[in-house]
Amino acid sequence: MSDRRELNREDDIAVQESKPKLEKPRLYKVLLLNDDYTPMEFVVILLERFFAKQREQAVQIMLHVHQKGVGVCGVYPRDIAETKVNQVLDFARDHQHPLQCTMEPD
Ligand code: TYC
Repeated sequence: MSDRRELNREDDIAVQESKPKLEKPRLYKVLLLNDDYTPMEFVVILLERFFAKQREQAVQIMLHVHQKGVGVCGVYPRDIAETKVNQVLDFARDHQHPLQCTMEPD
């Protein structure tokens, strides 16, 4: 074997570069939409119940949505965001409020 081969033994070793198997979970914003009929207090309760907000922050988010038309309730992996959207829509429907909620990639 030439000197060069002797000095470069690692050239003979096949290294399997494995791709990392776990992708970072993509995140989604859960959005609340304004309407003219859903009571403010109902929206605040919903933010406390399904998004674990303190009263003060729930009121802030509700007022933001009321004034701007749309606002973010939270950011979650897809399955969790889907569950939150469905919880909000079911809760609103059960109380016959027209509140709308959706999600979009963060
Ligand atoms: N605009 C509603 C009202 O004046 C309050 C409201 C806030 C409704 C946020 C929906 O996502 C909403 N009663």
